Amino acid sequence: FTIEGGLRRSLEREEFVLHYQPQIDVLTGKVVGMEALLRWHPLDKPPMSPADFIPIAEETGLIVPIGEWVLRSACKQTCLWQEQGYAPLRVAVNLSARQFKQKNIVSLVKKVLDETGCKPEWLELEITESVVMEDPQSATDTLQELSNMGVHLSIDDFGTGYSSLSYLKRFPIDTLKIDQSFVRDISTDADDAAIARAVIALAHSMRLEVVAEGVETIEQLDYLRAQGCDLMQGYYFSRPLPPEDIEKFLKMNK
Ligand code: G
Ligand code: G
Ligand code: MN
Ligand code: NA
Repeated sequence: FTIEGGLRRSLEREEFVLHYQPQIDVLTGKVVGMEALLRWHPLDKPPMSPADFIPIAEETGLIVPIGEWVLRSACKQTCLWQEQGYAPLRVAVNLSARQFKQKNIVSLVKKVLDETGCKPEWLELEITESVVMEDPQSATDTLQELSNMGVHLSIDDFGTGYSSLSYLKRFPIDTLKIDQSFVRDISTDADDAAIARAVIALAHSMRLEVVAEGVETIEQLDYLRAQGCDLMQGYYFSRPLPPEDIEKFLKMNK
């Protein structure tokens, strides 16, 4: 068994599932979105973390078909929840470097939206800083086409890469996601608290929405709320959950 071999068979064997992590509006306390997170349960093998298999999927190019499956499944799921009468939820999908750089990424997104009936505004694509900064001009073009389509765009793990602020201003993005490494010690580490505060101020000065990731405690929540953070996600609210558990969570949080 190699991870690559396992990954090659995983799509036809239907070994992937998506879990979803709620994103909470700090002011209203309502769930406004979900981040889709890939889970792999190889047949007869223990589940493997995406942190371990995504890099291999990326190297081998398998991320392209796997990523398409993720995109389609997430779009289908958010439509299904709307049909079932839940308040509309924007679903955030992580795009890997290789996926984002595919020539047909824009037409793929369009095709998946058309086929699933998902409205562009219910889809958010998360891209990391390093991916967009690798080739900022071509990234700007791709982001612009996605943005024109009406898809919501966010920069994931913000603060861990290197963003040029002049590019950040030019990218047609909607949201910055503060990396969880800055949230973790926010209550005890003055530097992390200062970074989180600065990212929130920076985002708002550029009229971007800001999401804090990895919120686990009430102290972190209180600090981020005081700084005006818009949305939060983390174990404090919910772990990433399979769809049936998300439905229970949504019913409890009505
Ligand atoms: O959910 P978890 O902590 O296990 O995710 C680990 C890493 O895998 C995170 O960096 C996350 O962004 C990434 N990841 C999870 N799901 C996907 C996915 O569908 N596509 C890509 N490209 N990365 C994902
Ligand atoms: O790289 P990205 O931000 O997409 O990855 C999100 C990762 O963070 C996922 O693996 C998810 O399971 C994990 N995660 C989500 N909430 C929390 C949290 O509150 N604490 C920790 N430690 N990890 C979290
Ligand atoms: Mn993410
Ligand atoms: Na992140």
